[in-house]
Amino acid sequence: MINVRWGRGQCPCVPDVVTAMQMMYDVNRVRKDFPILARQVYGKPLVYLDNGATTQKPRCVVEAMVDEYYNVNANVHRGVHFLSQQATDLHEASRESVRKFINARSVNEIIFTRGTTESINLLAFSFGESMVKEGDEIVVSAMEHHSNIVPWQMMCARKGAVLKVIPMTDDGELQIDEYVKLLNEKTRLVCCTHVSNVLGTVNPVKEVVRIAHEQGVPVLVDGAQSTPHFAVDMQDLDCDFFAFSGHKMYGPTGIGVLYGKEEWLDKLPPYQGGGEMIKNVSFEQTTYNELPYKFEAGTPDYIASHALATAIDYVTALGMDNIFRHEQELTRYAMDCMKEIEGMRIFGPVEGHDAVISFQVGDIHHLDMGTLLDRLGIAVRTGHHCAEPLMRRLGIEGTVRASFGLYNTREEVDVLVEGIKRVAQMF
Ligand code: C6P
Repeated sequence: MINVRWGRGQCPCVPDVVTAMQMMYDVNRVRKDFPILARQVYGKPLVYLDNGATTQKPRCVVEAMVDEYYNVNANVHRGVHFLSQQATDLHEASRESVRKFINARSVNEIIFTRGTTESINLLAFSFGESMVKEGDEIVVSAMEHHSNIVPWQMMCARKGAVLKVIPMTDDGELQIDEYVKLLNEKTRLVCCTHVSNVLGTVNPVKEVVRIAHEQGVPVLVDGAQSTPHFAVDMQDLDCDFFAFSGHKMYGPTGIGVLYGKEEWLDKLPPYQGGGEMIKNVSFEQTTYNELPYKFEAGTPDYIASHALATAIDYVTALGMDNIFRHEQELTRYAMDCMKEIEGMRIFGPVEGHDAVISFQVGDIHHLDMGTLLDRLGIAVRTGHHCAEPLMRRLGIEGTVRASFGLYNTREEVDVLVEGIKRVAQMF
């Protein structure tokens, strides 16, 4: 038994990394924590540049899951027996880890979900049921992922509400002056991504929140693509809701978080009914549990919450600022190299690009480019990236996307650049 005896913030696989990392970010040392990075594909060393879709897992995250299954496994909040209490302690300690990681005020504001998509669906249902009526308006941005569009469309269809869109410039930046004009007495909620999964745009969400709050309108921030790359602070952003996924930040699949200010969550009705979310049930009436359990019907994925907390320990030990600096340096290097390739078109802002580069080369189809890069061992994503309205706005069908993580290197960028050149020569 290993991890289960450690308190949060004392992940056993990181102490030796901490001291080294605080002095200098040693990416080659970091890579050793990720066994999959040593793989070969088609006889070539794997160059994994699809981190926007999901990140690889450090050994300590996988071991945390195995350890808990082997040594602790029991349902949480339900048993008086030793194992159940221990599993409950780990699960609730994980909630505290998440609270600290995003600097929320209280653990009551941390709701475990299956991921960003479920977090947004939860909010769309609960907020829609209680706060939205016919003719009301929900504002989303032009660069949202489908997960931050479709749940709102479904809710608007149910309630007779209307979806409004904040436009963006050709460079992929939100038009804040147009956003201001969209807000009126019918606006119920603004939903905006922190970082675009296609363009790498880092949106000025603090300003988006401030402007909405001046009109008394709450804001949901989609943090799926920001939490893996830089520190986020709920009290500083002052957003009312924030959603993110564990698997995009070196944690396991199947776990995510909806943060909500307590005063909002208190007002909203539950999303699903079942065990855990109730206080008392009779055939006549049910009373609901307090926060955060009111929104967590059924057995939670307590193994995944513990592993997410281990991932949080891991990135915290490396230092979110170190990760940010490393990825920024890598992205700038990649942009500089890629710009030199003939026929290269990079989408998104020139400055303030997060660790995502979407591109096309000449008229080479993105699928051809992605397939041929794959043969060279380079994993990138191709297509519309679950952002079809954004593709339409750009007048394209899809892009090739390279997205970086904390373990990527300059050498891997060189392999990508050489790979793109090789593919381009073939056409
Ligand atoms: N984007 C990508 O390759 P889930 O699937 O629930 O963990 O995350 C959904 C989601 C929501 N918002 C943004 C900004 C996202 O980028 C994603 C996931 C992946 O870009 C898979 S489509």
